[in-house]
Amino acid sequence: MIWNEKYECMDPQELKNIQLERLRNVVNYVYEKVPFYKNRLNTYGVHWKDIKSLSDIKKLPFTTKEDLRDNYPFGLFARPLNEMKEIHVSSGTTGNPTVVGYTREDIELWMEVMARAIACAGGNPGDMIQIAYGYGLFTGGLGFHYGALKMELTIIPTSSGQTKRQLKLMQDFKPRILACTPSYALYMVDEAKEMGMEPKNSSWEIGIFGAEPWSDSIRKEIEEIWNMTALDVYGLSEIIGPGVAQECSYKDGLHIFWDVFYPEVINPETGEEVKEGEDGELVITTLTKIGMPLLRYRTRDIVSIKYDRCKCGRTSPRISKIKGRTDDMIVVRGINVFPSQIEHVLLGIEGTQPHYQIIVDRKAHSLDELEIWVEVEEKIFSDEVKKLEELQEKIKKEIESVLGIIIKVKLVEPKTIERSMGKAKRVIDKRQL
Ligand code: DLL
Repeated sequence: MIWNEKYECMDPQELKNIQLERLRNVVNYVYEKVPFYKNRLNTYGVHWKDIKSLSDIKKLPFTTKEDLRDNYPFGLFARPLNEMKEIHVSSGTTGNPTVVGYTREDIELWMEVMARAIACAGGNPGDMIQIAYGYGLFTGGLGFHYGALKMELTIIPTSSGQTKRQLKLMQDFKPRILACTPSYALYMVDEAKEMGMEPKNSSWEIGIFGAEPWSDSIRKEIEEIWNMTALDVYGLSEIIGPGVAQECSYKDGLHIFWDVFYPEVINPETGEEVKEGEDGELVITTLTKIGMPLLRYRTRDIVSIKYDRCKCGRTSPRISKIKGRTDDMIVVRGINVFPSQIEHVLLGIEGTQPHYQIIVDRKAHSLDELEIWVEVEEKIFSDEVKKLEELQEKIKKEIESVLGIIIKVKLVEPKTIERSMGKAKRVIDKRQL
């Protein structure tokens, strides 16, 4: 079903008129309400009246994660603290965490976009959903919860963890929808087998997976093992949480809810918009948020965008799966390496498991070293040494040909690499940069 046909299927020209009006309003609103934006807009010499067409968005300054950190904790709030009904915090690796505040209107917006997302993935009112994203400061659990409430689903709020109980509830209650990170969907496979369950007989028909990068090969893997349709959901706390974009059953990109989240894709170095279909950094302007609206927020996520109409009837543009981040790119001996490139190779090689870790190190006075730990299937590990060596060599060769640098590969036994119930940590950078 389409949750909000009016907006999701609106003629793009008509929608653009609404976007323009909303854009002008939000620029005026943040100018009046957020001193940070007042200063910034003054510095850029731009006023809401200068926004005469959507392409004038280019005149506006970008907002970055550093801006949020510098104004920690509440400096970007546009409403007084007592109007904020909920505050979420996104963990960062360094410095202050990023804080986001939601007014009642913002929570309603979140419910709306998450209801759209669940419907877009094939959910219907009355379905049962198991929400195995973490509940708490992370936006995954509560975001799904709000959308499911709005859609009138029956919610099992398991949160992540306690996997055996999670699986028992699935067996006994028979939820149709599972929402969790793709890593957790894989993690649960081993536990299910240990419990003597046959994953293929799971009650889940639809999985809504996101919060971390995952490839089409992982999708195939999850779909086969659990016998379900696996769809991608994208979002980030700064904008709202999950519910920024969602894949439909055609699996041809993620529909971005652009009547409320205005997308641009830019060259991260120059800031200029890239052509349709080209890779670049996704930048989002919130058009209707009240508590903490953001102008041209740099997500650091690399995507491409396309504007042609999808077979499902929605008229919104679709972003590709997230291809990487401008900041999780590792530079090893001057070469840019994305974990997704390595994952892609591994998934094409028979005998390996979708569990891997990338270790970057620099010994004193020597060059950076890239080592990849790959789990291999039980049966291969018990094979003769020669077979293992051949596999190791094959992986090494294939990855080297993609990356163009010499690497090391270590094959490890099943279940050696730490599993994640939330977002997986793929890269361990031991260099002191
Ligand atoms: O991860 C919100 C979310 C929860 C999305 C549940 C989907 C499902 P943050 O913790 O702020 O918010 O992390 C946001 O996670 O900028 C991306 O780099 C990454 N990310 C989110 N969804 C996807 C996805 C939530 N589908 C950051 N594919 C984003 C790849 C994703 N990366």
